[in-house]
Order: sequence, then structure tokens, then C-alpha cells
Amino acid sequence: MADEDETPLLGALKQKLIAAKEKWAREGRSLTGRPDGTHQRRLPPGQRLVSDWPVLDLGVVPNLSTKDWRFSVGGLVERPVSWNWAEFLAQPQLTVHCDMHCVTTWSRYDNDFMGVPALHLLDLVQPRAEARFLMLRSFDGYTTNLPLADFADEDVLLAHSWQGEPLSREHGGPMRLLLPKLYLWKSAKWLRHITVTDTDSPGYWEQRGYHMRGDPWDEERYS
Ligand SMILES: Nc1nc2c(c(=O)[nH]1)N[C@H]1C(S)=C(S)[C@@H](COP(=O)(O)O)O[C@H]1N2
Ligand SMILES: [Mo]
Repeated sequence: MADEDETPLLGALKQKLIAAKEKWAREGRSLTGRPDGTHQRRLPPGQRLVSDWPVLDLGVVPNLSTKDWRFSVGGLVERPVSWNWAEFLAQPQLTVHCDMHCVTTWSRYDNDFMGVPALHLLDLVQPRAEARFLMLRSFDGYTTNLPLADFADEDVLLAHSWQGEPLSREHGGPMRLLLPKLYLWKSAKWLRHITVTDTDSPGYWEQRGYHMRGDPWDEERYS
């Protein structure tokens, strides 16, 4: 899980992937210049449909047993929460049927995710009046930032299942965020902690040229 466990080859491959993605951000790779803010078409601009579900990560796939798993929310909230697995599963559950869109240009239609609604979580923690943004932190060290307004929507889940089965490890099991209206890099896998803030700071890919918001319909790929 930690960086020092990496073989030199894995480390080199990872650096290569990061360098490639940084280059795409500099070059504006995959931008069509034809945003589709009114959602006329189902496929966002510059995307292509796939039927499999590709795996994208930093080369680190945490092996989390639900026994050791913890999730917490802090920062600008009235009531911070910290859940173990049983407490998480005891929350209200919702199924969301959605398409997902990755900035590397694949989109996958008709996914059924199940999990705890973000709106329920917000109801519990009660963000303070000055709260505007979230920073998500994952068990692999990944971070990503989000506007609170995008998180606070009916189709946003702390997801533990996909197509009726527990989320696989590769796809973020036991729990990941699902935020289908933004590019999938915002949907942190192996989610560990959410900090509610009043200022927007860039996460892992945002520090490397990716957009602070990431709306696929407006082609918000890069900053
Ligand atoms: N913790 C964590 N979450 C992550 C990532 C990651 O490396 N670590 N990669 C992001 C990126 S770039 C994408 S495109 C999606 C990919 O999700 P998938 O592998 O389930 O397709 O996860 C996002 N969430
Ligand atoms: Mo991605």
C-alpha cells in the first residue's frame, strides 16, 4: 500500500502515466471545443462508449477489510461523524442508475450503484453556513476537491455495490464516492475522510492540471 512497497518497475510505470496525463492537461487533449451544456446528447462531447469498466488508479490498490474500515467527516460541520462498517450499512440506502464519464474519454452507460445518499450524510453532519467545498481523502493517499453544491445532489452516493454485487477492490471497494455528473476522477475510490471547507484547494489531479470542477458536458477537463 505504501510507496516503499513498490517495485522500481511499478514506480517507473506510475511516473510515466502521471507524466502522460500532465502532458494531456498541458495540451488540452480530447477537448472538442463543442460543449453541450444543455445535455442534447447522452454522450458528453469528446467521449466514446465502452461496455467494460476500465480500472484507473495510482498503482496502489488498498486491501481493506471491512473490519478495519473507518470513514469520517470533519471540518466546517456541526456534527462530525465517524463510522465503522456496521454503522455505515445501518444508514439509509439508495440505488442510483447512471452513466459514468472518465476524463480519459471513456463513458459507460446504465450502471446501478447502491449506497448511502450524500444528502443523508449532509443532513447528519450539518455543514456550517460558510461551508462551500469538500476535500476527499482516500486510503491510497489520493485526494480530490469538490464544490459542496455538486456533492449535495440526489444521485450522489457513498457507494458499496455495483450491479447488485459488492464493489470490487479495483473499483474502490469496500466504499467509494459516486458522483455521476462530474468526471469520474472526482469519485474517490476507497474513501476515508471528507473535510468540509470554505476554500477550494486542488487535490491530486487538480494539482496536475485537471479542472477544479470537472463537468463532462462543459468539457471541464483541464484548468
Ligand atoms: N482513491 C482513488 N480514487 C480514484 C482514483 C485513484 O487513483 N485513487 N482514480 C480516479 C480516476 S482518475 C478515475 S478515472 C476513477 C476510475 O474509477 P474506476 O477505476 O472504478 O474506473 O477513479 C478515480 N478515483
Ligand atoms: Mo481518470
